[in-house]
Amino acid sequence: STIPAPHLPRMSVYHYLFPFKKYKSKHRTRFLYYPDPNLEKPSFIDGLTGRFVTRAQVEEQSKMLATGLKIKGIERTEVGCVFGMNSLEWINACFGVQALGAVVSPANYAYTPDELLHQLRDSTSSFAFVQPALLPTFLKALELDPKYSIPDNRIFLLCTKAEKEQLKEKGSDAEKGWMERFQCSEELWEKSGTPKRFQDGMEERTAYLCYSSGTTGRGKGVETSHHNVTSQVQALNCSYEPIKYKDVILAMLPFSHIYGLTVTLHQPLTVNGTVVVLPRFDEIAFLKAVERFKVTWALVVPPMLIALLNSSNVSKYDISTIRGFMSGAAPLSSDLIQAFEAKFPHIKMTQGYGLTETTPVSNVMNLKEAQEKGRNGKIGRIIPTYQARLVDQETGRDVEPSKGERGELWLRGPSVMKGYWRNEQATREVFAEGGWFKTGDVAMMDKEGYFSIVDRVKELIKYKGFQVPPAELEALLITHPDIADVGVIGIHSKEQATELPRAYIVPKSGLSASFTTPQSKMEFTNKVQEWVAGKVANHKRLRGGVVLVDVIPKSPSGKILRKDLRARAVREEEE
Ligand code: 4UV
Repeated sequence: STIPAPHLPRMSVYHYLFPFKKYKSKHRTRFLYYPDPNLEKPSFIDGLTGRFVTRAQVEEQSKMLATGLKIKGIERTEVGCVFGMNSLEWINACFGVQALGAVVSPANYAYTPDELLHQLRDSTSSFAFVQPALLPTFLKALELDPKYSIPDNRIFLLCTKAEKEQLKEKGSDAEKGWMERFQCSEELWEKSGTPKRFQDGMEERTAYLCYSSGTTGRGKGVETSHHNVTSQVQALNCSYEPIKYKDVILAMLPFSHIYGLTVTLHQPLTVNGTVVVLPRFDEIAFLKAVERFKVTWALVVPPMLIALLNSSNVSKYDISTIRGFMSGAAPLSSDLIQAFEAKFPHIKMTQGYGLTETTPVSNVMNLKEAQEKGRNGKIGRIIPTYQARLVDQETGRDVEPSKGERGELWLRGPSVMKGYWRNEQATREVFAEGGWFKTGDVAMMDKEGYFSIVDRVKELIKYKGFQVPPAELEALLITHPDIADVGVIGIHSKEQATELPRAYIVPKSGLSASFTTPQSKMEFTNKVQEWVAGKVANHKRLRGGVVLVDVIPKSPSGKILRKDLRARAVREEEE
């Protein structure tokens, strides 16, 4: 093939992103993608205000924060949780902790206190960065477990000094109190001294702990090493040509998810692109940012395409600078690609596939290939550094893709996670002999090596790219006083281009007798939906509905037969 093999540096994430002069001159030619940095060029722009940081500032501020953390007594062996929407302060916190050599555990800003506590405790976070608006959730999480705590002098606010001053003056009473109580990250910046260099040979240490449910159960910490990240970015730079020095990239996917973290936070820095940061996806904020900053490239999930397709505001803004979108994290259908390209002919679509456990990308369609006929809907070839197998789940043998056979996708390469954090059993379950990682997705490969994802064998629902572990919803629902048994699956919504979580519920005996009218039934299912909505993050709500049944289909060993529930959902759809 014409794709060059990437050089895989053995160094920390921080020193890879900001190589020191000696290393850079020695290995100049091996950093293929590293143009001379223009130190005045904005690296990250706040998409709402226009405030920006240059590459030199990102580096300097990260070092200053690392020094500040060190003075606070925070060590390399510790884990720090970053809890907030995308912002320049989020980036500073992330790279500050990286400069120190400690571990970043980014948490989803939509979490409820319960969900956040699970991650804080499980990741053994001993310090944290929190967006001021999320302090109620964060502090509530700490209150829930008297045995777990983070002292006030290790909780830092994700805001500037100026924003802090403003809250001190104009905020609510609670906010005024918090501004007295906590320091913001900028207040930690210390000019004196630079953090010690990360020693060679430490690249196998953990850099990030993102949370993923994997194939089953609750969220687990995915141990992503420094080498996992650097090798992934090097491989992306060989295969995924779109993001270049001149590009202005929109970062609206959460940095707390591996997709936003790797592809919008790390990769663009290595080509000195400019990244426009939005706290989250919002149609108008998106359109305004594209027009104002002349955005050329955006990373999306399929439901964002639906929002733009149906938007009546698109024509009011100049979005002609966009060359293309990369979509990932959920299936992108050829119908949607076609509809989108018909409405926006200047925006070329491409698709990637990956998992938190693979840092994340294993397959990506490059732009030119994506324009060729017949490639629509496919996830592309395997990228350099990755190896793939398609394995029959029953026999454990490799299938024959040339005969159109499908199999579970197994992956191997330097960007596959080290394992699940402090969870040997879960780690053992996803690795096969020879270091192959079992994705839980079923794929096919055509004669030219292009893959498509055709099914999912693991227990996972994806709502707009976000993970919804069915086992977590089931564990919650079974605690409801009126529910005897429950099974949760995802149903597909074509209109919204996403799956929606649906619960099949067996009401406690005697209760069914009270459902004398369709109305009383509906009142009950609505009540259950609301009850769940009050207890989980927004993306985990039962948007696919609640259906009352007599029994949940189970295997002899007691496992919920989700296949049967899915078949039932298809029948219900047809009726
Ligand atoms: O662990 P996770 O939440 O991870 C992701 C990562 C997706 C990325 C990241 C960077 C990219 O550049 C990119 O294109 C995609 O989502 O969930 C992993 C599961 O999500 C499903 C599949 O079931 C994975 O096991 N999934 C992810 N991408 C696709 C997908 C896709 N293109 N088509 C179908 N399913």
